[in-house]
Amino acid sequence: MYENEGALRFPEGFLWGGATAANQVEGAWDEDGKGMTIQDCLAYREVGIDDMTKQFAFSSGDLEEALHAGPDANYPKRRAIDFYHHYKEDIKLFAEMGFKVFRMSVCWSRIFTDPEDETPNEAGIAFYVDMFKECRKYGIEPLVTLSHYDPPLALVRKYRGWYSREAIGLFMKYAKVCFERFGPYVKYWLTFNEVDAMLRHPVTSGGLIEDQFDDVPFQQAIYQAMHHQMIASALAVNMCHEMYPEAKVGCMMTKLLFYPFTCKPEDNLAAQKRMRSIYRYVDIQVLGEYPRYLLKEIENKGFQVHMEDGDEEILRNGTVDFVSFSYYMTSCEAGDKEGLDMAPGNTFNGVKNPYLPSSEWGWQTDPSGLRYSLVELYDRYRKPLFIVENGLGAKDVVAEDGKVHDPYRKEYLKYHVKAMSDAINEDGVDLWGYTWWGCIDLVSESTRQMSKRYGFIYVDMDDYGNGTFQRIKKDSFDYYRQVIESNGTNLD
Ligand code: BGP
Repeated sequence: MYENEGALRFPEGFLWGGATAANQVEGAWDEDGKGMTIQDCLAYREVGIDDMTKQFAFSSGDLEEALHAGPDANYPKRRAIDFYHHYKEDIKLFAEMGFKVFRMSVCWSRIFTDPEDETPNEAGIAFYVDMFKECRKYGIEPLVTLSHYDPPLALVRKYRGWYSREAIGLFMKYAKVCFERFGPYVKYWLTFNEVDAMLRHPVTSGGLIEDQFDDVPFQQAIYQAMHHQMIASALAVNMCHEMYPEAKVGCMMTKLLFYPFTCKPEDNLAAQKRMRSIYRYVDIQVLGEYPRYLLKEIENKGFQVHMEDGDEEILRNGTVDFVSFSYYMTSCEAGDKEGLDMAPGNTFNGVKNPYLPSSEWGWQTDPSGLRYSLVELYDRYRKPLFIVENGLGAKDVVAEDGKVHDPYRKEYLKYHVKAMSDAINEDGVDLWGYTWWGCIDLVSESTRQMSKRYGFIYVDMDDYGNGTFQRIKKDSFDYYRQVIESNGTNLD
């Protein structure tokens, strides 16, 4: 799949670990003063792998239904994997694998039951403080995302999510509490998960429900909401630096990669255009200003983004320390897609690449694309990089021997580690760490399935809420321990 060009080698202190997000693991959706988030309102739907748009469609009617749902209704994020009550056991397992870092997110609605509350919810704060202490006990560095796809429901209902500029002030109040109370335990922070994602799924990223926007074109509302997140992100970077000069704050992007389908010039142009759209907002977070091509895009669509005096300065002064990203798969782009096969991917469709294998969900596995992406990102930004999501969703089964045999996951990991090593040693990329996505099984973001499993640890729970939440180590558990123990040099 990918054979390394040079010897396998990783820098001393390379941060190996795993990643999760509050809404996909915690459960306990209404405990200890937690307010509702938009994720608590997403019902389970049976959807084919090539029809993601149905999954992301969400109306005010769906919201009403969620608010009146009875206890038997299937809202998978409400229970998730009950990490809220299992975190000690889970962190112990992470430590057993040798994790140096654990990426997780804080749920805003646990810290402020309602974002407009004047005082934070101490029970929510205590939960995270205890989790960080638990990590520290094992020498695990927490890497904390402030916002991972879970806008507070109160923000959605009262302000139409991030469309309103009010969201910035409310978010900063929340960020300040996080920095004040968690700062003593946390050195690495991310502001918004996959910051470019609002353009693909505005509900979970921005709390924007399309049918609530009859006064403004929905696309314009999305650009406006993106602007507010850019300002909030820059302000948060600055606030954190002022409070903790040693802390490192990064941005987080969806690292998609579209190869030209052929060497036809029009396929190359189409791929270039698609790739630029991937960088639109990360360019702002790293370089401190809107790129001209994004301003043109907004202008050419006939939209305006309202910016206030001082916004440009905020963006200039709030650039990030490092660039983090998710990477799962690649696909192609063509000038004319007529008649070409399409492949599903991480919340988008691309032209299918005939040279790549696919996962059970149609995502095309491509370790070389990881090396390509690392080089491309490093050349573009000259900032340290961090792979904060990479992994394989698969239908694991508990075998008759009570174990989970997942050679496919070991293989996926092995070849991506080889590609990383070459990016570092052959291409000169500065890479700080690697956190495998869903180091413990969790609820899928795009499909809301438990059966799309990423973990090294199996969780006994199905798509419909049946299960005991029991944790079982998969075969890949020992393999990842070996990878970490050898600092990425023993992959056999
Ligand atoms: C990323 C998200 C994660 C995660 C992952 C895998 O885009 O940041 O939250 O879920 O993709 O996607 P999925 O869960 O849809 O398989």
